[in-house]
Amino acid sequence: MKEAQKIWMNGELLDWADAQIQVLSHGLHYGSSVFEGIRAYGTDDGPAVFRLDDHLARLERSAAVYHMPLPFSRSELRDAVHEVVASNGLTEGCYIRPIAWRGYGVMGLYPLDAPVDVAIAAWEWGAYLGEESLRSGIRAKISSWRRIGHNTIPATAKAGGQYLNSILAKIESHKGGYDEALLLNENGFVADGSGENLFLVRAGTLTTPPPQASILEGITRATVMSLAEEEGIPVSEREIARAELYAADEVFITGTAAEVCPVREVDDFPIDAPGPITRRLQERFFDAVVGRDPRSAEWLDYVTVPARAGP
Ligand code: PPE
Repeated sequence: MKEAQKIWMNGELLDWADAQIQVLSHGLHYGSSVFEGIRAYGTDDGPAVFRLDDHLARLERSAAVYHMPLPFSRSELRDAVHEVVASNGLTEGCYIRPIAWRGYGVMGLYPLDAPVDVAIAAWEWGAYLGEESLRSGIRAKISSWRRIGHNTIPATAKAGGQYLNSILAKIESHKGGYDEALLLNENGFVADGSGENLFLVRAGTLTTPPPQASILEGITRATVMSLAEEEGIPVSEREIARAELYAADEVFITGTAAEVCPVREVDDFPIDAPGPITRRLQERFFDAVVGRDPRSAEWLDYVTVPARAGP
């Protein structure tokens, strides 16, 4: 990660090196944090944040499930995101990480007396799975780790602690020589990649697991489903058995960090990548994020620098 210059923390814009926390912060000990991953892209009209309001709405939902009221409103957080992108001069685009965590004050598992702190950082982050991945696809392996179940940790909340599950799967896949892990849920159906949603194409239909399959309801996923419908591609949300991936015409994964990334192998079964539907959806997606698609106006939040009060 390349250090940018400024991080927004609890309402103030701090130098990168000054954005520090107390080691006894609750969030560090118990993973009691909620966060977002958002991308901004460079457009002809300056940097624009992709689906910012949808990401902030998900942050609020994640916080609510953990009884963690955010001390800033949606519009304050939106202004703060703009300020971080602008003040760091990230005109070519960046990855933005808002995070809210239980701060310093109490130890133990009843956290409601600890403060909730909020920070927003941004940095340049290229292709998540390597530049080549977007062109020729990745090699994925079904993980031996199951995805967290609905009655273990709410899978639809984006909380810090739940990523221990993804980290175990990711490390296992790397040690095995693969690029990414795909996790099955408690019922043995396909859920998510370690940090992505998954789609398969068979006989011209796009299929993806439903929310009740323990997925994170991805914003890129929603984007791709909506673009596919516009393209006249039938979209089906249903449980997927692992062997369906081996026989798929196309497989791809989606995420803010991973974008729309083809999969060229699952468990060593080769898959044509990128296939024609993947390519078409990639084109629409990458046009949309840089302001060159009819849907861009709806999804892009162009960065305007809000005035900062005081000296
Ligand atoms: N599933 C999981 C488990 C997940 O972490 C992500 C995002 C998604 C699906 C896709 O969601 P969305 O970004 O809204 O389309 N993973 C984030 C974290 C990546 C990281 O390494 O950190 C991301 O893509 O920002």
